[in-house]
Amino acid sequence: MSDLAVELTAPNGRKYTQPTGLFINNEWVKSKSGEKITSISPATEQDIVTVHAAGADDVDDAVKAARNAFKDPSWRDIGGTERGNLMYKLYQLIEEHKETLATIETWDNGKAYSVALNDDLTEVANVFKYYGGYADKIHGQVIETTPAKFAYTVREPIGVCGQIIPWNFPLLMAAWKLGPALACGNTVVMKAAEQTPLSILYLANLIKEAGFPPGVVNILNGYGRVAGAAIATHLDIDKIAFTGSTATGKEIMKMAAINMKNITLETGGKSPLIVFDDADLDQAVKWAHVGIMYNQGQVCTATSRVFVQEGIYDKFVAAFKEHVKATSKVGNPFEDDTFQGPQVTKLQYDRVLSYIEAGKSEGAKLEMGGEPFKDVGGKGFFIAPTVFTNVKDDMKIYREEVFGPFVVITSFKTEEEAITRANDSTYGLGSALFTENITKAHRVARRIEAGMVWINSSNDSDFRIPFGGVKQSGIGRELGEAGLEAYSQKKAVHVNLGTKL
Ligand code: TXE
Repeated sequence: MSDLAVELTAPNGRKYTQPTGLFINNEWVKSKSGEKITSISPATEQDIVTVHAAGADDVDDAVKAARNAFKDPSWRDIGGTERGNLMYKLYQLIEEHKETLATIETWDNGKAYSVALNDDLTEVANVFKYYGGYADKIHGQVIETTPAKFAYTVREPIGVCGQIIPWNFPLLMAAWKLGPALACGNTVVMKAAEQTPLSILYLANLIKEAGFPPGVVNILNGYGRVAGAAIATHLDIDKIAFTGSTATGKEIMKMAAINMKNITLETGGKSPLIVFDDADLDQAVKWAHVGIMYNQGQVCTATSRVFVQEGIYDKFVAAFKEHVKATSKVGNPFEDDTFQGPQVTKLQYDRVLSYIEAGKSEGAKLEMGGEPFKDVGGKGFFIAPTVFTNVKDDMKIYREEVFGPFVVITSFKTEEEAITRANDSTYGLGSALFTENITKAHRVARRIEAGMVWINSSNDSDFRIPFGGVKQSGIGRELGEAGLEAYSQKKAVHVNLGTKL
């Protein structure tokens, strides 16, 4: 065992080898500065392991490796079918190591193990399979012009891609970005979120085992302001893709302007969910619950503002509270029946608690929760599922992204009012609406300012469908065929068939 890996036993008894270095050029290396970050279990507040943190010099090494790989025939010239084979091999390895990856995810992030295994890991594996299937189906067009010209386009990779990902779905966010980047033939320098690097470091070994040439994928852990900023400002990175807060997204845009990087951003949200009085109330309640409480409420598309038409408002609030009580079991994330684990870090926990205080002091009505949840051994960053009503549209808890098990419910009178208030936000990521009236459903869907609208569900995203936001929720789309557009560029070739000067 090198000194860049340690044997660990997770709380569920699973033993595995945890890499602790920086993954550059298919090798594990130490950070040049010697800087390290300790990962903490948010469920127990105990240290898990200490891993290396990249500085600007390490980022530079990773970029050099990625640039060399981009130019190397072992990657540049292998063709789409072979790229697809490598991705399919990675899919198979992820399937083989699924339980270990899910265990690490739960330990480091705090999400329920059943969610990590059945939702996150299933999708992670499938995303590589899906984009692997696309790798030899990415092609240009022949464009008809005049008899004297033959014109066509080729789809080329963008080059070296910097990818900065968050902590709420560590492996899934890695897969969403790696899948299309690799299918299109790019090379990657990825920075994990400093709060949750462990599963992605484990994935790095599987990438090597699958047979990707050295330098095609480089994975670094490190702080945003150090390693993240070094990626965003690096002159030899051609594209940057980021998922995280809107504030950091804006900073990254500015930094990326230094060499006019191609950019994809997926940032914050305060997504509305509208329940019309002709909705299937039981279904609206259940989806509204999943829509905000899933993954501890740490979901960028969480439908965190619920609008209920006044005739069914009281019934909805009562049924929603009942449903949360019955199904939102907070507890040890490794227990089978746990729905909600801890918030990812003390910082996020404190942040959610500060919004709870803001809600109380702004005069909203606390319907349930509103405090830390202390029944899980007295430790961990657990918060009781929290519901506020009587919220006004100018309240902080109504306008700002909380990113916790925290929802505000308000009533409306007319369709027009619901649309106007739903759109009254700087964000425009997800949205949901419930009605049994098909005409109204599509009419309202058209008018919602959001990248995604769910009709009679919430947050049932699918990796085959484009994902992204409008307004300050981001730029560009991930997933589906749209994800390939974000990682390829068109070159136009003009062939003169006879025009003489
Ligand atoms: O996010 P950051 P934070 C929202 C959510 C949350 C808030 C703050 O509301 O409460 O953001 O979370 C890297 N240059 N979302 O502070 O800062 C950082 O290292 C380059 C929504 O954790 O956006 C990490 O890898 N990179 C969200 C990533 O950016 C920088 C998911 C995200 O961190 C950087 C997470 C810099 N200057 C939080 N500063 C979603 N859209 O899903 C930080 N980073």
